[in-house]
Amino acid sequence: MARAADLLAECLAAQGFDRLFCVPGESYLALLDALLGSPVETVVCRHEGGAGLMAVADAKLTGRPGLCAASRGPGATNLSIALHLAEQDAVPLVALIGQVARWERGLGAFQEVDYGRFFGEMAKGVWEVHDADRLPETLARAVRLSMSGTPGPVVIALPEDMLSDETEARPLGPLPVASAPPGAEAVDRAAAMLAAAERPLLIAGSGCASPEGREALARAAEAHGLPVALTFKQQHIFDNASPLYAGHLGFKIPPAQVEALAEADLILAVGTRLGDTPTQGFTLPKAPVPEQPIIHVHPDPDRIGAVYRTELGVAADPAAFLAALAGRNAEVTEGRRAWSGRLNDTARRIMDRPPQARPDGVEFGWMVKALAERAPKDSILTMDAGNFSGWIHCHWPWDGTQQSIGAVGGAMGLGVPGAVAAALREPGRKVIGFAGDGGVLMTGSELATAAATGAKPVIVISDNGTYGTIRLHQEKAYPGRVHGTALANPDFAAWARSFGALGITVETPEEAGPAAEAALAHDGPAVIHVKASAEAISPFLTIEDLRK
Ligand SMILES: Cc1ncc(C[n+]2csc(CCOP(=O)(O)OP(=O)(O)O)c2C)c(N)n1
Repeated sequence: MARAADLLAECLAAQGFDRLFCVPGESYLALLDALLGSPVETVVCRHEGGAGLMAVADAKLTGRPGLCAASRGPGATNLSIALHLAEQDAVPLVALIGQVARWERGLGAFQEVDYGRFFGEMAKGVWEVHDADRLPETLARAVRLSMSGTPGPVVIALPEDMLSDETEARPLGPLPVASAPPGAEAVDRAAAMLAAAERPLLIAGSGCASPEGREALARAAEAHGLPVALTFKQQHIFDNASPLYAGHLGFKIPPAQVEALAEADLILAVGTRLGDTPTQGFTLPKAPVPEQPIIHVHPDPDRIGAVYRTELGVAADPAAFLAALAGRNAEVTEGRRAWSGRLNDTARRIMDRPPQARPDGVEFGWMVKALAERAPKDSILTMDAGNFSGWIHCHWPWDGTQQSIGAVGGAMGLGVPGAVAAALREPGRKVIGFAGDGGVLMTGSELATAAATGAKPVIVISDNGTYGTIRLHQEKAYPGRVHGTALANPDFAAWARSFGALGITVETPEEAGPAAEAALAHDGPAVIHVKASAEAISPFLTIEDLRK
């Protein structure tokens, strides 16, 4: 006989988990106790949002489910940002959440939440374990479900009294996750459609981000002469210096680029759900009936044709499909080269935004360039949500090998926790976490987690004194009517030092290089506080431009 909590700790290890991000709670004390001395390391965080976002970042980095735990009620609701992001970003995540005792369920007990209702919209599964004997099977199913089809979050609620039950059940290992190889006929048909097209466009998403996926993407593009556009935050999965690079389908890309891409006479979408962001609000391609035929390759058949009329749907592993496609003979014509060259010229022109001298602070591009010139090639980048990331998209030399962790779903707060999680996972590599002055104070207290665990990220803060992204939208919609977007900030370098980190302030473009060098050389967490220009509200627009 074993205590249920001990069995659960053994099950976590049997499923291959080695790290749990959490904030403790009295509702799962027995599990905390069981994790003492377990091979599953407990990383104690300062906010459940931070813990959950660390688990999401860890999953993005490893390709395996992230693991987090939170207490019932307020712990669970704080954690919800990570569940939402995992759903939006198709990231496998297992969340263990405390629950009131079984006999109290439905009585409106202290911190009671019906998780099925609360998380029902975002989680792939929400299971409450009332019988300790079913813990091994429930966890195994949760891990499998988190990874199958479209990956996503799964919640396991743990009634407090159940965790102290005795059980004879034994741990279960991982359940296989089905992955369909592409049928030869489907690959042949896709190859034939590509050969017949004059202006085909390959849109590649996060489903191609694995090492095999990237390799197969590069080979398939090369073999068929296909221009490659990358979905939001997937800029790192294909060499941006390749003549086949056709751009990054971020938020509202310039009209000239939309027009150029829209000339495609065939779209091959691989490893993407073709959501609202890369498709520019379902206009590129146009929903529900696109102007060009679509070949859609995705592991989850339910996603294919869900929004778009799809000429050829292939429910298969994206990397396997691309590898098979790369093996089909194809002739790359002059016309095809001219087409990809045109898209490549447009993409390059748009991203060519050398930073300028600004009267009100440092254009953030100076800092990004200084880091890009000095950081080791295998550095891992994490990005909060905000306009500052535009300069990273423009200036980082993405060559298809780097790892970048950003929130496709746009959640602010990933920058610092993501960097801490990545630094823990890859202690031998430099991890650079970028955040704005808005996002950094949402979850920046996880610097304390870096200090506690020995993680050594470099955090770079763009302090422009405003929720810049919203200010940009505000200036577009209501020029000059600035309200609710200004920020009063602390001295972030002093703030960093209070956590035991190195704190450096950058007030001029000239200071960016030495700051980058010092932060990258520092053997511990470091924070670069950039007093950034708000006038340069993005790499593409100034406030003055917007008001005109
Ligand atoms: C959790 C969360 N809250 C609010 C938003 C809406 N939002 C998107 S960007 C942004 C402002 C970001 O400001 P900052 O971090 O300073 O970066 P900047 O845009 O100035 O570079 C806000 C409030 C969001 N995406 N996520």
